[in-house]
Parts: sequence; structure tokens; C-alpha cells
Amino acid sequence: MSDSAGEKTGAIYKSFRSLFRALPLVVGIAAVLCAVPASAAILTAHITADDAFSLYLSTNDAATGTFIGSGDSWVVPHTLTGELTPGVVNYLHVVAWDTQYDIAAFLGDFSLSDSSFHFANGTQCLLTQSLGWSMSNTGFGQDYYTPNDLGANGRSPWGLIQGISADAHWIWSDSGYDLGLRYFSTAITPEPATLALLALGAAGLVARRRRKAGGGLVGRVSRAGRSGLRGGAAAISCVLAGFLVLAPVCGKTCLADVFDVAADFSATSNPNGPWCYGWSSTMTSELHVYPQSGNSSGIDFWNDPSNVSLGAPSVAHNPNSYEMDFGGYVFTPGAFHLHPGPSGEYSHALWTAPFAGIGDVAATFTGRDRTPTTTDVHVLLNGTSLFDGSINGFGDSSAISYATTVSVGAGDTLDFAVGFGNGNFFCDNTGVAARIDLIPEPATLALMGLGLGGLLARRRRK
Ligand SMILES: [Ca+2]
Ligand SMILES: [Ca+2]
Repeated sequence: MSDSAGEKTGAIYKSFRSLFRALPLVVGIAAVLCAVPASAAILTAHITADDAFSLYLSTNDAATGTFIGSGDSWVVPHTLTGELTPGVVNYLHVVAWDTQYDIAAFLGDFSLSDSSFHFANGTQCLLTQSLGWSMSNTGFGQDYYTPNDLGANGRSPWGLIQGISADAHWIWSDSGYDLGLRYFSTAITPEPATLALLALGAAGLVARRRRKAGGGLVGRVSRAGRSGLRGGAAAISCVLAGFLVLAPVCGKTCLADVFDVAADFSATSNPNGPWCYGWSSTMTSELHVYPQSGNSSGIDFWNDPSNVSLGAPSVAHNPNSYEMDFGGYVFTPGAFHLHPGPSGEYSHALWTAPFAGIGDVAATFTGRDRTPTTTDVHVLLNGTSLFDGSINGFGDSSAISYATTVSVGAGDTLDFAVGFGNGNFFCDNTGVAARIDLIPEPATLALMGLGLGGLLARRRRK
């Protein structure tokens, strides 16, 4: 071996040696991050059925399993959570049945809290669709066939079930008019691959240390160089394993927290979680929080007794699962309205980010007065306009929509605001559908980055 080749080997060895010194930290972080999800994966279900259902988790497809929860009203989504049994295939079991002699169907979206398990589609998100589900008329684990897709959440006669993904589809046998108990099953499979890769990396490290402990001085440099390379590869595979385990967790959109101005509406609290309802003299001047709530002819509202004329400015919400038609204006099922005031006061639904993250924002403004509605509508981020539009019309054909993705810190605000448009506030009922899907900042990836940063710093110091 020439001197320069020996120096090269020595240099490689040194750089890998510094890698190994930081390796326990990296392995530690990766091991913790891998171990935590493996022990406590949680299934979250947003589910409903026409007319009733029970949800179970089982480790045997032929056994019903552990009861998680049930519901008997298709009008509302039911949120249920259950802990998966680690290391084995779990089965999500739903029994659904009709209690009234008409159509029957099952709808839901399901997510897993981490990537230690996956659904039949290979991800941590599953919707009710024909794909990924088996169903039976006789019981679990037998006579399975593929459910029929009756159409997406939003179809008649049910309309949009708020709180369940709009991409979920109603499923049943035939066209939904055949009655009786129906058994739906889908597998939730553990994810051993990344954990195995991590174990492999750790084993490589241990082997390398054992070799280093023995051996004379003469053969040591070249041997250490070789095993250093092997150990280095092991270190890299450890780090990669950590990222592989983490990446799907952090990038998984189904784990977004969903904020929906209509679905989250409260008739008793203002502010209401991250939502606050109020009015302002100009679009961006001080927000006066509506202090008074009430119910008028079946519609919940908030206004300010110190500044109210013909009930406005105000916010209002139809708590019913059916349309409320007052002749001049209409509330669709579950609709949220903003109404401007007589002196051009803006009415607001203000959302404050409860944590930092990436938010998918979707807003639709619709004229709900037959006269028709004449308003100016806005979406603002921290008081700066993202979107400005006008409504001059009635019904779905008058609707204008806006969608964007924003990065927010905790405490940042998104403001959905409506002004009186043409200079008067008569007949200005404006439907507002506003939703924010907020994905938390990948804190665990940041932690991983910290570990790598420390490693690089060590190398620099050397
Ligand atoms: Ca029914
Ligand atoms: Ca107007």
C-alpha cells in the first residue's frame, strides 16, 4: 500500500470514527422515534351509517373483536378512536344495518396515528370506497364480496356529512335498498420493514465495535478502514431508517386537524376554540366580539346589542340537517352565514392558528338572499388580504371560491369577512363555507435534524 493510499484510508477512517462517536445519539433518536409509534398506534374513525352501525377492532378476521363504539343517526359523523394491537394484523370491523325501510349505506374516513401500521392501500388513510373493503351478508371472515359504490359524500338524499372526508363514498350491497345486517372488513397491517432495517444498522454497529476490540496494531488501520466503511454504511442505514419511519408520519395529510366554520359553530361560546365571531367598522379595524347569542325561528345567531339593526351585523347558523327557507332567504342544512351591518360594518369569522403548521385553506361565499345578495367578501391572513371578491346573486350559481396553502405560526389569523358591497345591507345573507386543514410542523423531523446537526458540528470541530 502506498503512503498516499494509506493516508487516504486513514482520513476515511477518521471521518467515520467521528461519525461513530455521534452514532449512539442518532441511533438513540431513531430508536425512540421508531419505538414510540410501534407501541401505541391509534385508529381514528369519522363514521356514520344509514341507519346504525357498530365499530370493532379484531386480530382475527373471523371474530367480531373489541367493541369501539356505535351510532344510530346518519345525520352526524361519529368520531371514534381505538388502540391497535401491536405487531399483528388488526381488522377494522363495522356492522351496519337499516332501521327504517328505505335506503341503507355506510360512510367513513379512517386514519392511523403513525406509520407502524398501514391500510390495504399502503397508507395511513382509508376512505369508504369499493377498494380496500370486503363485505358480507352473513358474518365476518366469510362470504366476502366487494361493496358497491353508491356515490361520494354529498350525494342525495344525505347531502354532505360535515366532519367526514368529502372524498369518502357511501357503500353498501346492491343499490342500498336491500335490508339486513351487513359486515364490512378491512385489514390494518403492521409495518416491519423499516424497524428491521434499523435493527440491521444497529447490529452492524455492534459487530464493528467487537472487531475493533480485538486485533494487533499492524493490521489495525486497514481493517479499521474497511470495517469503518461497513460501520459507516450501517450508520447511514440507521439514519435512513429513522427518516423512512418518520417521513410518512410527518407528510401524511390525513392527520391534519380540520377546522370548519360551519361544523365547529357554537351557539353558546364566542370565542369558540380557534374561532371568533365579531364585527368591525372597516374591514381591518378593531374586531368587536359579538357578545349575544340567540335562536330565531330555528336559526342560531350571534350579534352585538350595542350595534344592531334588523339583526345585523351578525353571524348565523342552521343547526338542522334540513334546509330552512324563509322566503326571502335560505339556509342550507348546517349552513353558516355572515351578514354585514347598516353602516358598512363588516361581519367576521376569525380563526387563530392553535399551533404552527401548513394549512390548506378553502373558502366559498354564496348569495343566500333571493333579492339578491350584494356583498363584498374577503379572506385575510394576519389582516392582509389574500382574496377579495363580490357576490351579486342568489344560490349556488352566485358562489365564488378561493383556495390556498399557507404556512402559519401559532397565533396567526385567517379572517373570513363580509361587507355590504353595493352600499346598503338589505338582503345581504351570505353563506360562508370555510375550512382549514392544518398539518402540524414536523417537530420530530426537526429533532432528527438536530441530531444530524450535532453530528456535523462534531465533524467540523475535528
Ligand atoms: Ca334507512
Ligand atoms: Ca348589499
